[in-house]
Amino acid sequence: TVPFRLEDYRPPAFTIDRVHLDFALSPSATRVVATLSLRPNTEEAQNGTLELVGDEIVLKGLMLNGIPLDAGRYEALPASLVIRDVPLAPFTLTIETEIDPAANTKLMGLYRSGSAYCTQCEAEGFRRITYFLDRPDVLAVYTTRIEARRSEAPVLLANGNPVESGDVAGTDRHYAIWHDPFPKPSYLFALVAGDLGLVSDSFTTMSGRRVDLRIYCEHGKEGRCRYAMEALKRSMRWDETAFGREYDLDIFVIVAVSDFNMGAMENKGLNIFNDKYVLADPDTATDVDYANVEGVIAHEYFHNWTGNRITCRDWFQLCLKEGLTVFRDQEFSSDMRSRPVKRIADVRTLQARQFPEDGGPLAHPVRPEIYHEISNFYTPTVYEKGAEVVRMLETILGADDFRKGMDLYFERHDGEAATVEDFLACFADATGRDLSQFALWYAQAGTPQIVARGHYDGDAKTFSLTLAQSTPPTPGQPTKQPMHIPVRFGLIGPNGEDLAFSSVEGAAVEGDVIHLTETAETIVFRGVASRPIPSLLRNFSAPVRLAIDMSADDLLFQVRADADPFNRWQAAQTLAMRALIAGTADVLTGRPVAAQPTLATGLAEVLDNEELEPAFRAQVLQIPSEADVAREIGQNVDPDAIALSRRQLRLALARALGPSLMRRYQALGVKAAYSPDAADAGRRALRNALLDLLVATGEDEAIAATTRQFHDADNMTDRLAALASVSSAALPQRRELLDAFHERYRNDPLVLDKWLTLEATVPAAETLDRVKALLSQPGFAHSNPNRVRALVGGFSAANPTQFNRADGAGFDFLADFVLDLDRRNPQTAARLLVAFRSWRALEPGRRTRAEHALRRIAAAERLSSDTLDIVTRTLA
Ligand code: HT7
Ligand code: ZN
Repeated sequence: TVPFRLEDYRPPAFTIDRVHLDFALSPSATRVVATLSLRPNTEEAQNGTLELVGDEIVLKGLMLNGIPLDAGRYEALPASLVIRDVPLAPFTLTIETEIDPAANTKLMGLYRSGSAYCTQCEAEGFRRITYFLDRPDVLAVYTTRIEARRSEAPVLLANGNPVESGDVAGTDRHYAIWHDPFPKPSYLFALVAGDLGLVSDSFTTMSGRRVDLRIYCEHGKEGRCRYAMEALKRSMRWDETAFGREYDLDIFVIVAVSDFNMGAMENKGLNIFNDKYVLADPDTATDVDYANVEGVIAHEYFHNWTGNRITCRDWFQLCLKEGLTVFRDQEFSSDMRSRPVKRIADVRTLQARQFPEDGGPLAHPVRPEIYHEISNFYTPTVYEKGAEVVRMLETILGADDFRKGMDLYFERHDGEAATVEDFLACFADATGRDLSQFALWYAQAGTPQIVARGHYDGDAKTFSLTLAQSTPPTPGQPTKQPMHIPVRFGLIGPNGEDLAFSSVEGAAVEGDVIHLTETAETIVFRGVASRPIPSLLRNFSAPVRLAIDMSADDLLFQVRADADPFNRWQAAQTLAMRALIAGTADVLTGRPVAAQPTLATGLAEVLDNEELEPAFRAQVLQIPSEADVAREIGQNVDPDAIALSRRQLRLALARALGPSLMRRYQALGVKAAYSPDAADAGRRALRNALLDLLVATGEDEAIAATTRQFHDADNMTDRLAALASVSSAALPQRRELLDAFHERYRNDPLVLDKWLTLEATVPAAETLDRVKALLSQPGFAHSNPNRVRALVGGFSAANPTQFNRADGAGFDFLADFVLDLDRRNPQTAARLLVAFRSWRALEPGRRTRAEHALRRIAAAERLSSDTLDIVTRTLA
């Protein structure tokens, strides 16, 4: 297929100012009448040919300016409608199409979720509803009329404000009309119809307007929407105070559906959510689920300004709305919860998801320049690295100038479809800064590496710091230019406080930020009283890898004393990573795994330090995952050796921490009724991290405590944590507990997803057979992306030893599953395949088997463009 290229962008020949949509809903034959007010937009329109796109569309009628068109004037195919000799002045086109929501298993366009109708139009789903100029730079004002049988769909929703509703005389049908006054691209269109439960509230905006707030869900689940509603109100207030952004319609609606390809969708005034990110109560949601609900509600709400009011000119600019909105939701959550702990969690996610992408065959720039299938570019690079780029901009400019740039962006581009250049120009214009080198962050793929070396001259009282940057080659980009990297730093002195310096030479240093812009720079700090320990990349000020030769003692000092909590955590991780890599080498060569007294000392001190918040201590106790170690090792990876080394290290740490683990676990016991707030969640996180280490010992007392917690817990966080510890340690007790959990929650699909994932991630040889058996159990549905991701995604992305089985059976299973799913839901199928992204880093035996599975997929007939795109790039 022919790829799309950024350099080929041309404005549309025609544009659409107004859209009137009329839906007559019926499960298998929905009629859509679209009346489009079109006009020529560029010179290209002069040739009089209008080309609209469709996808699996059946045309039923076509009129131009109200007059049916002769068959000779147009050609209608399922994927396009081409009309010749259209007027060179404004005209209307009325298109009648018929679609089959019940047969729509791709979950793009109009489809059924349970007994409801809903839509998903981003990125290219609107063309599955009607022929259209389905591109984000065509902004129109939409009016939507929906008609359905009242008994089937008492609730009729679309974007904007409600205008009118009533019965269709003489029938069992009713209708509703919605009008959205804000011009929007087609990807933000939405419709929902069905028999749904409702939770209502209201919000008064900063200018005193009252906004009707509604959350619709499955009947009976209204009580589980309360937290989401509170999170929505917090988000609305926060956007006013942090960014000066006020909501603009009379009503804001969220609908929770159970069949959804992604997390949620920011359709104007009518957000549609995967119910996993709306529903939460103590018995069914963990603390992490609550935090995710809050974060996703905020994210979609924040899109109202960064995405909807200002949208993207084309899909290459996806990071313009996604990276920026992730940054905004991260900031919101930091303000609602603990800022350092949120930063650590976000960086963990970045390193676990984006770093491997950036270091493998699927690497692409934050703003890609070429794509075959846009739905494959909703990636950690566009989202999470995109957010890091915005964060660096804030670090470079400072909070006040960053806000000035944002204000200018909102003022200058409101109502427009913008580009990354437009965005950066606002910051340059508002502050007078030159951001031309910084713009490379959007264009160059790959994770830069900084190699740092420090030297202290006690006589001259100078500290010289040399920083060298390089970015590895990535697909299509063999060589890289140096980037503008903000390195936040401190020089830690012997008493733990940051040392002062009298002057600095050799690079631009502003406050506590070094602006690294050259390939290599040496910075000389003068007047430094004693040998410092350099604390670099504080708060993870840039998405890079840092290599610095520091002794274990210096790292331990950093764990104890760094003024930057992020780097305290990072130093502990570095100590643990060194131990895990050395341990893996020991396992492979048959040597006994060495003890790690420095790491154990650091962890014990953090654990005992009551001045540190519990959630932070929990993060420090969580040593790098097997996948983190595999990424760090980078080549000839043997997942079994890593798993064994990690198990042994955890056992050694548990033994070194000794009886204090149990004592602390008991001291943190339940004090009051469950609350999902950050402080209580932090205490639970610490307690459960302790329990997980205790379970690693396999001692009877630890297992008894875990079983007790599983049965006695008054909340899902504690119950699931106990179960996960027993299950991930593959203890024999796991079967009884997993079965008990299943029995208790057998009728709750979202909770069963947790169980499916635990079943799929047991690190034991029988797991693959268990996963295969679960595929045909009643709780599993191939048509539901949440179930698929929980079971098959859990197995392939979160069970390193079993997915990467030496006999290749894990790879073969995923290949078979993807080939089957691809025929029904290509987006979800293609996403599962991403589990192969690091196949080249495996040891030769596994590498060969992974390649064989990938080649088998590539050779299959009738692959979707989604799956073909991923498999081709993975193998390239
Ligand atoms: N903007 C949303 C993207 C999205 C999506 C993309 C492709 C296929 C299905 C999808 N559902 C939602 C999500 C977001 O807010 O980032
Ligand atoms: Zn988004």
